[in-house]
Amino acid sequence: MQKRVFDGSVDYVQVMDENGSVDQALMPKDLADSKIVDMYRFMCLARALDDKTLSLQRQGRAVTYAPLTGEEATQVGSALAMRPGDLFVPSFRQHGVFLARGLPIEIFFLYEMGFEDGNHIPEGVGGFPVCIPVGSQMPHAAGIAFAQKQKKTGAAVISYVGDGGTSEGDFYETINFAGVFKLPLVAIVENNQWAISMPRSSQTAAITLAQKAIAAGIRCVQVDGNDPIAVYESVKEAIQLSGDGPTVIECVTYRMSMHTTADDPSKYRSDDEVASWRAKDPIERTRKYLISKSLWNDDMEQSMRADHKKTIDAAVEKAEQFKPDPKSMFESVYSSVEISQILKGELDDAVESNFYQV
Ligand SMILES: Cc1ncc(C[n+]2csc(CCOP(=O)(O)OP(=O)(O)O)c2C)c(N)n1
Ligand SMILES: [Mg+2]
Repeated sequence: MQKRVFDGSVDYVQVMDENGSVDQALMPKDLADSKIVDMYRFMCLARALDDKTLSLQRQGRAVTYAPLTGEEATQVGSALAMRPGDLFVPSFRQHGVFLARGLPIEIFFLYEMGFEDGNHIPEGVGGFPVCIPVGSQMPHAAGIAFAQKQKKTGAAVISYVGDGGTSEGDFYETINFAGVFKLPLVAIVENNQWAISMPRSSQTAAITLAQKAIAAGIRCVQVDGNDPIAVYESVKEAIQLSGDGPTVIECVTYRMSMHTTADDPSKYRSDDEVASWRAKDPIERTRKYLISKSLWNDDMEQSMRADHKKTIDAAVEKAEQFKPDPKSMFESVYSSVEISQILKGELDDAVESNFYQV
């Protein structure tokens, strides 16, 4: 006997195309105009923050930085879909998610200026600290989602991983565990086409990254990650379904800038490729849509830009006046255990040498 025991497929969703035209059949009826304006404002704020941080880094006023330009729709669209009690687990590029979830901007700058205090995320934001080892945030997210289920909090956990991160064992173990235990996890794959200099085409032979979920027996969808409406709706739906189990959402987007400030992308990718993605810019298409609906105009644009500049400059000033306490580096290493003698010695040295004043 021979019979087919499994068939799989992955849907792709785009609501707003690169010209700002929407597919009326897919346009959600209950999506308020004001929500799309909010998406636009947060995406512009995220890009303005990116520009400012790059400039600070080049002046020696910020540490190594991973820019998000190009990925605003994936980050803001998903953040605005979260409910107040939901939690998110970032990797290292999700500054737009933090912003849209209300992280005070001076805290973002504290992190970018190298202070541990920038990793202390206020309760209401619902975010976990930046995670640099690629993919390692995913098992954390699975554990956090498992805890939500055990404690019956009703919260969903939204995690972020890059295209490169989906090749890590941590990713597979997470989605496998999430599938078995039907965890309230929404695993967003922020596919920005590059893992430093490794292109998506060399990352895996799989046609989509979303389809990895199929092997784990869980829902998946691929969306246009430069379309904030498609991202928002897909994440909202996955959150609504999270009580029944996890979803993997692959957001197809593009890293328009460098991997980090330590990288020169002109060494490994062509200007033509970047230009082809610039034409799909999430901010441009959303502005076109809003203008076509008379929800936006030049005056609003100018006043928003001035507001953003004021807000960001004020946050930089506040962060640069911050007087750190060297003890803060040691305070969050353990939750309940006494710190080790070695760390205790380092702490004493830091306090004695007035570490931050050097
Ligand atoms: C375990 C581990 N291996 C390697 C690195 C070095 N590294 C930092 S980012 C990165 C690429 C990540 O690519 P991707 O997952 O696509 O995320 P993106 O940077 O594109 O957002 C690598 C290899 C690391 N931080 N951790
Ligand atoms: Mg990537």
